[in-house]
Amino acid sequence: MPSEPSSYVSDPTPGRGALRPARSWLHSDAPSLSLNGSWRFRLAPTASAPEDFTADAFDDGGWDSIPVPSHWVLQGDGEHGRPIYTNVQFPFPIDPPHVPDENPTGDYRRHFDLPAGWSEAERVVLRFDGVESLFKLWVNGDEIGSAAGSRLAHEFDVTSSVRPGDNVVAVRVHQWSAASYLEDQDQWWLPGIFRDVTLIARPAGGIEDVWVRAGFDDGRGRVEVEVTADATAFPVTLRLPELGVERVWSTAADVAAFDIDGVEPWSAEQPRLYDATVSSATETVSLRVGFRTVEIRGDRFLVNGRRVVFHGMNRHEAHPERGRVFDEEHARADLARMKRFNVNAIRTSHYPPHPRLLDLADELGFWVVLECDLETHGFDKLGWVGNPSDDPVWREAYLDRIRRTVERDKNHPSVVIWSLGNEAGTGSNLAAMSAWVHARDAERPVHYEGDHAGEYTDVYSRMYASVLETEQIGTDGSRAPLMNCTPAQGARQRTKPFLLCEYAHAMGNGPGALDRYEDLVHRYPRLHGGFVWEWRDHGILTTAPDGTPYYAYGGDFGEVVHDGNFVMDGLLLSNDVPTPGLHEYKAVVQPVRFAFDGDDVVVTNLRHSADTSDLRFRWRVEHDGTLVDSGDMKVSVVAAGDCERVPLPSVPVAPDAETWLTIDAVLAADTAWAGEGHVVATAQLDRSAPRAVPVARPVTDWTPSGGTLTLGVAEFVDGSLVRLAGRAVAGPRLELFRAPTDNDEGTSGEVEDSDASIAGVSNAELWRRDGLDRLTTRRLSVERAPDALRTVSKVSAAHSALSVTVETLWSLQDGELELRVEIQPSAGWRTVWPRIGIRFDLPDGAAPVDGAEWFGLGPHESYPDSLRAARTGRFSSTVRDLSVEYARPQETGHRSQVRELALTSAGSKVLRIVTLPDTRGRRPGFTLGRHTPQDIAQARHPFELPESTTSHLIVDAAQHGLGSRACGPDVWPEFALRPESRTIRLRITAG
Ligand code: IPT
Repeated sequence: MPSEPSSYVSDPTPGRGALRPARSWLHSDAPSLSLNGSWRFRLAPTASAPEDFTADAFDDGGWDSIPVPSHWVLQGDGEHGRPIYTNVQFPFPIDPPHVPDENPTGDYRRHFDLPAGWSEAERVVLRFDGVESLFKLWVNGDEIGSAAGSRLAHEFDVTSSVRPGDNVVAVRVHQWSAASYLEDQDQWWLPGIFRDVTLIARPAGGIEDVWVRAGFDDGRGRVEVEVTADATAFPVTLRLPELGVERVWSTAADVAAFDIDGVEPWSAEQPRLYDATVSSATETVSLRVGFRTVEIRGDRFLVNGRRVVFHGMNRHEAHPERGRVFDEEHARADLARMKRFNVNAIRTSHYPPHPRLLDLADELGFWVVLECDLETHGFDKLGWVGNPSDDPVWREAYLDRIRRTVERDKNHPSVVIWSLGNEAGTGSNLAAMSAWVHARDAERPVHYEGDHAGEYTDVYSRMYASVLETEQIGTDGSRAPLMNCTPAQGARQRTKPFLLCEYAHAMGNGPGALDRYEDLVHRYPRLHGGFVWEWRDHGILTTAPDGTPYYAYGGDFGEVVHDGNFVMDGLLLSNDVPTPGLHEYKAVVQPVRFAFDGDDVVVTNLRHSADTSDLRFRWRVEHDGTLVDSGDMKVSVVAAGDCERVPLPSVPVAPDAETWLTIDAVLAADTAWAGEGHVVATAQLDRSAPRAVPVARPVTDWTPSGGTLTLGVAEFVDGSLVRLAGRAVAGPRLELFRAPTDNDEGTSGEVEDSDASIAGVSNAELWRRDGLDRLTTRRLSVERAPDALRTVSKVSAAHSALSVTVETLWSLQDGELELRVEIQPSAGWRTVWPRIGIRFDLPDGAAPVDGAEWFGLGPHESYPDSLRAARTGRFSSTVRDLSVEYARPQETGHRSQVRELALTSAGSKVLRIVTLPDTRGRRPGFTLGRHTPQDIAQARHPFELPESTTSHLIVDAAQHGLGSRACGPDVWPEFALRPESRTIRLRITAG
């Protein structure tokens, strides 16, 4: 007879026995003992295994061992189950508050010696900083309690159960519980004790909790302290040594607010912290205090009286090997990287991070939106019927979560907004959370995006609003209705500061049009910027059957339900490599802007409060990408919000080369996050003298012809190119396909075409329907003239009457080989095209093409709606490094506006291509890779790409934009590529 599953697993209340009220995560000199390390571990498939293991004398000799903190599914090579990725879906039946009997349950045991001297402690407390999802605790066989709230801290009083010498602690952890309905965040489900376990001796007369609020108003600091301690703790002393402050309070009633003159404020830009201590006779708590005042005035969100613009990232805790286990070194490196990429804010999506992260945020400087551990997104499927957010049965769980969130992190100056959670619909329990926060912390505003009508939150927040919609929100007096709002509600929302808690979905190659959002922030002060979704990919490092390492996503662990690669949507790849999207972001949000005006440049400081005294300004001049002059530019210190007009250096203009002036704002000295010389902001000015485009000699006397022919470096057989500069080459062939990006595969946002057969269908699907990935060719003619060859072909796909006429015209011009390709679509094409390009295949032979040098836009890949990070210059790269290894292979590597390209083999140039602009001055871009778009489109992971013996060069007259339709708007119309006639002109010589 199977025993009944314990009912507490489906109990919607937050467990029993954890200490209340929750308190701050304090740095205290009270003795503590880390119980991190190796624990004994046994995994059962159901929640109902006997609880015999809790007994003191139980023999766990046959058990495995497991590290704490860790997730058991990431330990033991798949022996302990495997991770599951879902976005919105519940990986168990929606049957609240119940979960299936198949409920992986991990039993943990370990011994510890109670440190000598702890017998003097008044109490002994056992703290768990994070256990997913529900756990029950025993010490020396005594049942202590249970708790849920995976990313929240729980403390238990174990005083009466511990004994001198050896002790045994036993913990049972259930993967699924009623709490799982409240923890449906878009991420991996990763059970286990994944944060620290600490035994703490609480001294008699100790400081139970403290809250130091440090406000700032025009040079004056205001300190308000709340001490939680019993009467025996007094007198209590607050010290701020650097400010010469020492306050002694004899009783709790004496604790009073006071002002200090001459303090420096804390901001994300200048994170000035003052060391402080709060002590009683038996305990000293150390804090780092930052003076800052958060305030909403009208529709402005202000810190220290100045408007804040969030250039933020949604940050999950994700590591390819450790999952959500915190690693301070990695976290610090990650935050330093954010600073280097001009990120100034973090939303802790969608739960409180490891508490130490906020120390780092205080220290390095970020505005933090601290979010509670709450999401019930799966109820969306039921039209939100039964959503816990509006059911009194769950009220206490909601309140417990927000109390634990706010109490734990209340001391951090970086935390400027509390967020109730994410995607939990709306309801009275959320309103109750908000009311509790307002009562507890009068200063910081409450955020929750799901409160569309603005009934209980202080800021107006949206996710993935289009540029147009965002603009309408920013516009005063606009009549445009707001999403899910009555006119009255909309009017109320327009009285509040607005932020995009998620935007610019960074899945795969993209997002495009970041600059459009940024522009709005500077036009409409109600708009306070936003938080990109999201900072990093959540790939889990694993190996393919042949041993090749790769980053796994949903479905790679055989999950029953999953959401594929939707978990790979960061600006950082799983292995910490910044994507081109992150470089674009950095350029778009750069805090210093340059506007060229005649012989001057206007330097604008867009920061919150820091002036430019930390920066130096450098300039350089390049002729066709080669440095000819450089120097420092004198810019006097520009205050935040101000600008300064500065004369440009004199620029030597070349008669026969492009002349570009580049200005960089760089760090004048080392910081905690970047070294001296780190580039913060850049701008370029084209000072080129006009130059005539060579006109091609007209060829007229054509005669039909086949056979062999040599023109310059090109050799032809029957009208087909076979060699260039002695190397075998196939092509050029028309290439209209690109391996669809995640945005190309997306269906979200508006579609421009109201045609029912197209609406809601991804671009990629439309391309496949039109057969762009399987074009065939019919040659119409081959003709020759002296020093020239012309072919005309019709290109089309099976079962399609649509076609493209391609004329290739090879000729000798000024003694050089010129290729001119005229591409002309038939009537009737109705979709956008991914690209208009020509492809050359270059088999490896004796000297494989393995690199490129170019003059054009670089160094990173760029697309029409993602050009801000690209600069004009001379660059080189291996073929390998031209492509980005997105978790799911897709279009990558396009370099725009190329003037000159050399293909290289082992460092030597083997072929040189100069592009000529078309009649509208447009230059093509190029892509050089080891796989065709068709190959790439077949692979789900990088390791599935076949071995290649050929390099493929695609010269694109145009590429479609990137957009962000994986979860957001489609490509902005201006950057959408509609089928159209295009010309490509190339001059080709040997290397
Ligand atoms: C939004 C979620 O809040 C976030 O967690 C993530 O899933 C993101 O989408 C997409 O990657 S919710 C969605 C309905 C817009």
